[in-house]
Amino acid sequence: MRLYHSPTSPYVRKVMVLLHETGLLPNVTLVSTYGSPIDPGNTPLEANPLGKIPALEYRAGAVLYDSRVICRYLDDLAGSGLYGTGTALWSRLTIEATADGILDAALLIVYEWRLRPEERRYDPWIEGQWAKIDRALDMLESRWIAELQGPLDAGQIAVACALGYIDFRHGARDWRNTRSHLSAWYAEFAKRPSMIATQPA
Ligand code: 99T
Repeated sequence: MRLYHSPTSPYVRKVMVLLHETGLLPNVTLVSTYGSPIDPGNTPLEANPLGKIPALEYRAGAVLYDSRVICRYLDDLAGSGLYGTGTALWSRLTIEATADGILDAALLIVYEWRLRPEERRYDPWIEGQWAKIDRALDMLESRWIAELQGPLDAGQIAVACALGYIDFRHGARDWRNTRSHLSAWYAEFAKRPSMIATQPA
């Protein structure tokens, strides 16, 4: 398998953590990829017309995207049960959607700063994105913390990658202050070898 990869992408990191945790990593070749909404760079547009990574060529000519689809596929391939079934499945998918929504908002802020000319930046829009992140973190702290405490699952991986990305790109925002449970949970989760091996750099 070939994974279109960037070491700073938190969506790629979700896939990488899952590969580490399931033991599938040796089956995958990483393809260094860069691109942005205004310059697709070397992103494989023929594989993913959206011009985004991760994308996984899981057999010759057959490509999966986005990170949620790839994680589901790899979990199925490994038979690792990280998504579970029944009620657990729906909870984990909702938690993953919450984490990915945090990432989407965090990445839009990064792009706003990096790609838009300074005179055209719109602070209320940036703060509107951050408000989404704030509310989602509050929900993880109040509604989902018990689910996060169990044995490893796909929702936890997504949340950990989202928190890691906030620290990486938005370190000045103090998300821990009002979220002691989530903060303590992440401190432990970040010690996993799969998280240490995939730190953004
Ligand atoms: O939007 C673009 O044109 C290029 N962006 C990407 O490929 C980003 C890289 S994160 N990936 C996504 O937006 C994937 C989102 C999708 N829903 C998924 O796979 O889950 C780069 C972050 C950074 O370097 O700071």
